[in-house]
Amino acid sequence: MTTKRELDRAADWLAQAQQVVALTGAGISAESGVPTFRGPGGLWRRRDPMTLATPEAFAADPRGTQAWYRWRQQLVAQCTPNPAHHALVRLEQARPGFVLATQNVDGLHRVAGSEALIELHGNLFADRCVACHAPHDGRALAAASEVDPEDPGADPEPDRCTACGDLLRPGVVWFGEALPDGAIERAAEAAERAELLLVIGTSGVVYPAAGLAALTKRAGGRVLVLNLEASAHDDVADLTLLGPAGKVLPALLAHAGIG
Ligand code: BJW
Ligand code: ZN
Repeated sequence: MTTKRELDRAADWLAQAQQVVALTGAGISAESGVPTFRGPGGLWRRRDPMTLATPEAFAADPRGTQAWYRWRQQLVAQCTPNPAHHALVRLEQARPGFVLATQNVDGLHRVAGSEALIELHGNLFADRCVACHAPHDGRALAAASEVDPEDPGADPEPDRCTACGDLLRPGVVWFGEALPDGAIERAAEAAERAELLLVIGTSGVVYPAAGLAALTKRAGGRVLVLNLEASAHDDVADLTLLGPAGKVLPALLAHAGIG
Protein backbone atom coordinates (compact mmCIF):
# COMPACT_ATOMS: atom_id res chain seq x y z
CA MET A 1 0.00 0.00 0.00
CA THR A 2 0.96 3.60 -0.51
CA THR A 3 2.71 5.33 2.36
CA LYS A 4 1.88 8.83 3.59
CA ARG A 5 5.30 9.99 2.37
CA GLU A 6 4.69 8.74 -1.17
CA LEU A 7 1.25 10.32 -1.24
CA ASP A 8 2.69 13.66 -0.05
CA ARG A 9 5.38 13.57 -2.73
CA ALA A 10 2.90 12.77 -5.50
CA ALA A 11 0.48 15.43 -4.21
CA ASP A 12 3.27 18.04 -4.36
CA TRP A 13 3.87 17.18 -8.01
CA LEU A 14 0.16 17.41 -8.77
CA ALA A 15 -0.24 20.71 -6.90
CA GLN A 16 2.66 22.24 -8.87
CA ALA A 17 1.80 20.94 -12.35
CA GLN A 18 -0.35 23.06 -14.63
CA GLN A 19 -0.36 20.69 -17.60
CA VAL A 20 -1.82 17.44 -16.31
CA VAL A 21 -2.82 14.47 -18.48
CA ALA A 22 -4.23 11.07 -17.54
CA LEU A 23 -4.12 7.66 -19.22
CA THR A 24 -6.56 5.12 -17.86
CA GLY A 25 -7.14 1.41 -18.29
CA ALA A 26 -9.55 -1.29 -17.17
CA GLY A 27 -8.39 -1.08 -13.53
CA ILE A 28 -10.13 2.26 -13.02
CA SER A 29 -13.48 0.62 -13.77
CA ALA A 30 -12.84 -2.52 -11.72
CA GLU A 31 -14.44 -0.97 -8.63
CA SER A 32 -17.51 -0.21 -10.76
CA GLY A 33 -17.87 -3.94 -11.41
CA VAL A 34 -16.41 -4.05 -14.94
CA PRO A 35 -14.02 -7.01 -15.23
CA THR A 36 -10.43 -6.23 -16.30
CA PHE A 37 -8.75 -8.00 -19.21
CA ARG A 38 -5.70 -9.50 -17.54
CA GLY A 39 -4.88 -10.68 -14.04
CA PRO A 40 -7.05 -12.27 -11.35
CA GLY A 41 -10.73 -12.31 -12.27
CA GLY A 42 -9.75 -10.74 -15.56
CA LEU A 43 -11.38 -13.21 -17.85
CA TRP A 44 -14.76 -12.35 -19.19
CA ARG A 45 -17.11 -15.22 -18.51
CA ARG A 46 -14.45 -17.87 -19.05
CA ARG A 47 -13.69 -16.57 -22.52
CA ASP A 48 -10.37 -14.96 -23.24
CA PRO A 49 -10.90 -11.47 -24.68
CA MET A 50 -7.58 -11.74 -26.42
CA THR A 51 -8.93 -14.50 -28.63
CA LEU A 52 -12.27 -12.73 -29.22
CA ALA A 53 -11.11 -9.13 -29.64
CA THR A 54 -9.82 -9.73 -33.15
CA PRO A 55 -11.18 -9.29 -36.68
CA GLU A 56 -10.41 -12.98 -37.27
CA ALA A 57 -12.71 -14.09 -34.43
CA PHE A 58 -15.52 -11.99 -35.83
CA ALA A 59 -14.99 -13.29 -39.38
CA ALA A 60 -14.96 -16.90 -38.16
CA ASP A 61 -18.05 -16.59 -35.96
CA PRO A 62 -19.96 -13.31 -36.31
CA ARG A 63 -22.95 -14.44 -34.23
CA GLY A 64 -20.83 -15.84 -31.41
CA THR A 65 -18.70 -12.70 -31.29
CA GLN A 66 -21.78 -10.45 -31.41
CA ALA A 67 -23.41 -12.46 -28.64
CA TRP A 68 -20.35 -12.13 -26.43
CA TYR A 69 -20.33 -8.35 -26.96
CA ARG A 70 -24.09 -8.12 -26.31
CA TRP A 71 -23.50 -9.87 -22.99
CA ARG A 72 -20.69 -7.41 -22.15
CA GLN A 73 -22.86 -4.46 -23.17
CA GLN A 74 -25.60 -5.74 -20.87
CA LEU A 75 -23.13 -6.08 -17.99
CA VAL A 76 -21.50 -2.66 -18.48
CA ALA A 77 -24.90 -0.95 -18.92
CA GLN A 78 -25.57 -1.74 -15.26
CA CYS A 79 -22.28 -0.27 -14.00
CA THR A 80 -21.87 3.29 -12.76
CA PRO A 81 -18.80 5.50 -12.33
CA ASN A 82 -16.83 5.19 -9.07
CA PRO A 83 -14.89 7.82 -7.04
CA ALA A 84 -11.86 7.52 -9.35
CA HIS A 85 -13.92 8.49 -12.44
CA HIS A 86 -15.43 11.40 -10.50
CA ALA A 87 -11.98 12.55 -9.29
CA LEU A 88 -10.82 12.88 -12.91
CA VAL A 89 -13.80 15.15 -13.64
CA ARG A 90 -12.69 17.42 -10.78
CA LEU A 91 -9.14 17.38 -12.12
CA GLU A 92 -10.39 18.45 -15.56
CA GLN A 93 -12.22 21.36 -13.95
CA ALA A 94 -9.14 22.37 -11.93
CA ARG A 95 -6.53 22.18 -14.71
CA PRO A 96 -7.15 23.95 -18.04
CA GLY A 97 -5.67 21.86 -20.86
CA PHE A 98 -6.26 18.60 -18.98
CA VAL A 99 -6.75 15.64 -21.33
CA LEU A 100 -7.95 12.16 -20.42
CA ALA A 101 -6.90 9.39 -22.80
CA THR A 102 -8.66 6.16 -21.95
CA GLN A 103 -8.20 2.66 -23.27
CA ASN A 104 -11.56 1.75 -21.81
CA VAL A 105 -14.54 1.07 -24.03
CA ASP A 106 -17.10 1.12 -21.19
CA GLY A 107 -18.03 4.82 -21.55
CA LEU A 108 -17.93 5.40 -17.77
CA HIS A 109 -15.68 8.49 -18.02
CA ARG A 110 -18.28 10.17 -20.24
CA VAL A 111 -21.10 9.13 -17.89
CA ALA A 112 -19.14 10.66 -14.96
CA GLY A 113 -18.85 13.95 -16.88
CA SER A 114 -15.34 13.97 -18.39
CA GLU A 115 -15.36 16.06 -21.57
CA ALA A 116 -11.70 16.37 -22.61
CA LEU A 117 -11.79 12.66 -23.39
CA ILE A 118 -10.05 10.55 -26.02
CA GLU A 119 -11.42 7.02 -26.33
CA LEU A 120 -8.38 5.29 -27.80
CA HIS A 121 -10.05 1.90 -28.22
CA GLY A 122 -13.51 3.13 -29.21
CA ASN A 123 -16.79 2.58 -27.40
CA LEU A 124 -18.58 -0.66 -26.61
CA PHE A 125 -21.99 0.79 -27.46
CA ALA A 126 -21.10 2.45 -30.78
CA ASP A 127 -22.10 -0.44 -33.05
CA ARG A 128 -21.62 0.11 -36.76
CA CYS A 129 -22.20 -1.70 -40.03
CA VAL A 130 -19.15 -3.48 -41.43
CA ALA A 131 -20.11 -2.43 -44.98
CA CYS A 132 -21.74 1.03 -44.99
CA HIS A 133 -20.49 2.03 -41.49
CA ALA A 134 -23.96 3.29 -40.47
CA PRO A 135 -24.03 3.76 -36.68
CA HIS A 136 -26.39 1.59 -34.60
CA ASP A 137 -27.26 1.94 -30.91
CA GLY A 138 -25.51 -0.94 -29.15
CA ARG A 139 -27.25 -0.08 -25.88
CA ALA A 140 -30.68 -0.60 -27.44
CA LEU A 141 -29.56 -3.73 -29.30
CA ALA A 142 -28.16 -5.22 -26.08
CA ALA A 143 -31.35 -4.41 -24.15
CA ALA A 144 -33.40 -6.20 -26.82
CA SER A 145 -31.03 -9.18 -27.15
CA GLU A 146 -31.90 -12.48 -25.55
CA VAL A 147 -29.00 -14.40 -27.01
CA ASP A 148 -27.06 -16.59 -24.60
CA PRO A 149 -23.32 -15.98 -25.19
CA GLU A 150 -22.65 -19.54 -23.96
CA ASP A 151 -24.96 -20.87 -26.65
CA PRO A 152 -25.26 -18.35 -29.48
CA GLY A 153 -26.15 -21.19 -31.87
CA ALA A 154 -29.63 -21.19 -30.33
CA ASP A 155 -30.22 -18.02 -32.37
CA PRO A 156 -27.93 -18.24 -35.39
CA GLU A 157 -29.22 -15.07 -37.08
CA PRO A 158 -26.75 -12.21 -36.50
CA ASP A 159 -27.82 -8.60 -35.94
CA ARG A 160 -27.81 -6.75 -39.24
CA CYS A 161 -27.64 -3.18 -40.48
CA THR A 162 -31.05 -1.58 -40.94
CA ALA A 163 -29.72 0.42 -43.92
CA CYS A 164 -27.93 -2.20 -46.04
CA GLY A 165 -28.43 -5.58 -44.34
CA ASP A 166 -24.77 -6.36 -43.71
CA LEU A 167 -23.36 -7.42 -40.33
CA LEU A 168 -23.10 -5.15 -37.29
CA ARG A 169 -19.96 -5.01 -35.17
CA PRO A 170 -19.15 -3.26 -31.89
CA GLY A 171 -17.39 0.11 -32.08
CA VAL A 172 -14.24 -1.10 -30.38
CA VAL A 173 -10.68 -1.42 -31.68
CA TRP A 174 -9.57 -5.01 -32.13
CA PHE A 175 -5.93 -6.17 -32.27
CA GLY A 176 -4.37 -5.28 -35.59
CA GLU A 177 -6.87 -2.49 -36.25
CA ALA A 178 -6.04 1.20 -36.41
CA LEU A 179 -7.18 3.43 -33.55
CA PRO A 180 -9.94 6.01 -34.29
CA ASP A 181 -8.84 8.82 -36.61
CA GLY A 182 -6.50 11.26 -34.89
CA ALA A 183 -6.91 9.63 -31.44
CA ILE A 184 -3.32 8.55 -30.81
CA GLU A 185 -1.95 11.76 -32.37
CA ARG A 186 -4.02 13.90 -29.95
CA ALA A 187 -3.05 11.71 -27.00
CA ALA A 188 0.64 11.85 -27.97
CA GLU A 189 0.52 15.65 -28.26
CA ALA A 190 -1.01 15.83 -24.76
CA ALA A 191 1.50 13.36 -23.32
CA GLU A 192 4.41 15.38 -24.72
CA ARG A 193 3.30 18.65 -23.16
CA ALA A 194 2.32 17.06 -19.83
CA GLU A 195 4.24 18.19 -16.77
CA LEU A 196 2.58 15.27 -15.01
CA LEU A 197 1.08 12.14 -16.59
CA LEU A 198 -1.13 10.00 -14.35
CA VAL A 199 -1.23 6.37 -15.52
CA ILE A 200 -4.15 4.69 -13.79
CA GLY A 201 -5.20 1.03 -13.75
CA THR A 202 -3.51 -0.29 -16.86
CA SER A 203 -1.13 -3.22 -17.26
CA GLY A 204 0.73 -1.21 -19.91
CA VAL A 205 1.17 -4.00 -22.42
CA VAL A 206 -1.06 -2.85 -25.28
CA TYR A 207 0.43 -0.46 -27.83
CA PRO A 208 0.34 2.27 -28.98
CA ALA A 209 -1.30 3.45 -25.70
CA ALA A 210 1.49 1.88 -23.64
CA GLY A 211 4.03 4.09 -25.41
CA LEU A 212 2.51 7.39 -24.25
CA ALA A 213 4.29 7.50 -20.88
CA ALA A 214 7.68 7.29 -22.58
CA LEU A 215 6.75 10.39 -24.60
CA THR A 216 6.09 12.32 -21.39
CA LYS A 217 9.41 11.22 -19.89
CA ARG A 218 11.38 12.03 -23.02
CA ALA A 219 9.87 15.53 -23.07
CA GLY A 220 10.91 16.11 -19.45
CA GLY A 221 7.59 15.47 -17.67
CA ARG A 222 6.88 13.23 -14.69
CA VAL A 223 4.99 9.93 -14.77
CA LEU A 224 2.93 8.88 -11.76
CA VAL A 225 1.46 5.36 -11.83
CA LEU A 226 -1.59 4.30 -9.79
CA ASN A 227 -2.18 0.56 -9.78
CA LEU A 228 -3.07 -2.32 -7.47
CA GLU A 229 0.21 -4.00 -8.32
CA ALA A 230 3.39 -3.76 -10.37
CA SER A 231 2.85 -3.02 -14.06
CA ALA A 232 4.89 -2.62 -17.23
CA HIS A 233 4.75 1.14 -16.68
CA ASP A 234 6.89 0.94 -13.54
CA ASP A 235 10.06 1.12 -15.67
CA VAL A 236 9.17 4.61 -16.80
CA ALA A 237 7.39 5.77 -13.61
CA ASP A 238 8.86 8.40 -11.29
CA LEU A 239 6.66 6.94 -8.58
CA THR A 240 4.05 4.18 -8.28
CA LEU A 241 1.21 4.51 -5.79
CA LEU A 242 -0.11 1.04 -4.96
CA GLY A 243 -3.77 0.64 -4.04
CA PRO A 244 -7.29 0.79 -5.47
CA ALA A 245 -7.77 3.78 -7.77
CA GLY A 246 -11.14 4.58 -6.19
CA LYS A 247 -9.35 5.28 -2.90
CA VAL A 248 -5.89 6.49 -3.94
CA LEU A 249 -6.94 9.01 -6.61
CA PRO A 250 -9.44 10.95 -4.45
CA ALA A 251 -6.86 10.96 -1.62
CA LEU A 252 -4.22 12.30 -4.01
CA LEU A 253 -6.48 15.14 -5.16
CA ALA A 254 -7.44 16.00 -1.59
CA HIS A 255 -3.76 16.17 -0.57
CA ALA A 256 -3.05 18.42 -3.57
CA GLY A 257 -5.89 20.74 -2.56
CA ILE A 258 -8.07 19.92 -5.58
CA GLY A 259 -11.80 19.39 -5.17
C1 BJW B 1 -6.36 -1.68 -10.67
C2 BJW B 1 -7.51 -1.96 -10.00
C3 BJW B 1 -7.95 -0.97 -9.13
C4 BJW B 1 -7.15 -3.64 -11.20
N1 BJW B 1 -7.25 0.15 -8.99
N2 BJW B 1 -5.67 -0.57 -10.54
C5 BJW B 1 4.35 -2.47 -30.48
C6 BJW B 1 4.97 -3.57 -29.92
C7 BJW B 1 4.31 -4.81 -29.88
C8 BJW B 1 3.04 -4.97 -30.41
C9 BJW B 1 2.43 -3.89 -30.97
C10 BJW B 1 3.08 -2.66 -31.01
N3 BJW B 1 2.23 -1.77 -31.59
C11 BJW B 1 1.08 -2.40 -31.91
C12 BJW B 1 1.17 -3.69 -31.54
C13 BJW B 1 0.09 -4.73 -31.71
C14 BJW B 1 -1.01 -4.65 -30.70
C15 BJW B 1 -0.41 -4.82 -29.31
O1 BJW B 1 -0.22 -3.90 -28.56
N4 BJW B 1 -0.12 -6.05 -28.93
C16 BJW B 1 0.46 -6.30 -27.61
C17 BJW B 1 -0.55 -7.09 -26.77
C18 BJW B 1 1.78 -6.95 -27.76
N5 BJW B 1 -1.75 -3.40 -30.81
C19 BJW B 1 -2.74 -3.26 -31.68
O2 BJW B 1 -3.04 -4.14 -32.47
C20 BJW B 1 -3.44 -1.90 -31.74
N6 BJW B 1 -3.52 -1.47 -33.09
C21 BJW B 1 -2.47 -1.02 -33.76
O3 BJW B 1 -1.39 -0.87 -33.25
O4 BJW B 1 -2.73 -0.75 -35.07
C22 BJW B 1 -1.68 -0.40 -35.95
C23 BJW B 1 -2.33 -0.10 -37.27
C24 BJW B 1 -2.12 1.12 -37.87
C25 BJW B 1 -2.72 1.39 -39.11
C26 BJW B 1 -3.52 0.43 -39.71
C27 BJW B 1 -3.76 -0.78 -39.10
C28 BJW B 1 -3.15 -1.06 -37.88
C29 BJW B 1 -4.89 -2.04 -31.28
C30 BJW B 1 -5.01 -2.42 -29.84
C31 BJW B 1 -6.48 -2.68 -29.51
C32 BJW B 1 -6.68 -3.20 -28.09
N7 BJW B 1 -8.01 -3.68 -27.93
C33 BJW B 1 -8.44 -4.17 -26.65
C34 BJW B 1 -9.84 -4.82 -26.80
C35 BJW B 1 -10.91 -3.77 -27.03
C36 BJW B 1 -12.19 -4.44 -27.40
C37 BJW B 1 -12.88 -5.12 -26.26
O5 BJW B 1 -13.06 -4.54 -25.18
O6 BJW B 1 -13.27 -6.27 -26.43
O7 BJW B 1 -8.44 -3.11 -25.69
S1 BJW B 1 -7.31 -5.36 -25.92
C38 BJW B 1 -7.62 -4.87 -24.25
O8 BJW B 1 -6.36 -4.43 -23.68
C39 BJW B 1 -8.53 -3.62 -24.33
C40 BJW B 1 -7.86 -2.71 -23.35
O9 BJW B 1 -8.21 -1.34 -23.62
C41 BJW B 1 -6.39 -3.00 -23.53
C42 BJW B 1 -5.53 -2.58 -22.38
O10 BJW B 1 -5.86 -3.29 -21.23
P1 BJW B 1 -5.78 -2.56 -19.80
O11 BJW B 1 -6.72 -1.44 -19.77
O12 BJW B 1 -4.38 -2.25 -19.49
O13 BJW B 1 -6.37 -3.68 -18.83
P2 BJW B 1 -5.62 -4.92 -18.11
O14 BJW B 1 -6.66 -5.89 -17.71
O15 BJW B 1 -4.51 -5.44 -18.95
O16 BJW B 1 -4.94 -4.29 -16.83
C43 BJW B 1 -5.71 -3.82 -15.74
C44 BJW B 1 -4.76 -3.19 -14.74
O17 BJW B 1 -5.52 -2.57 -13.72
C45 BJW B 1 -3.83 -4.19 -14.04
O18 BJW B 1 -2.50 -3.66 -14.06
C46 BJW B 1 -4.35 -4.27 -12.61
O19 BJW B 1 -3.33 -4.47 -11.64
C47 BJW B 1 -4.97 -2.92 -12.46
N8 BJW B 1 -6.09 -2.84 -11.51
N9 BJW B 1 -7.94 -3.27 -10.39
C48 BJW B 1 -6.09 0.28 -9.72
N10 BJW B 1 -9.08 -1.17 -8.39
ZN1 ZN C 1 -24.93 -1.04 -43.57
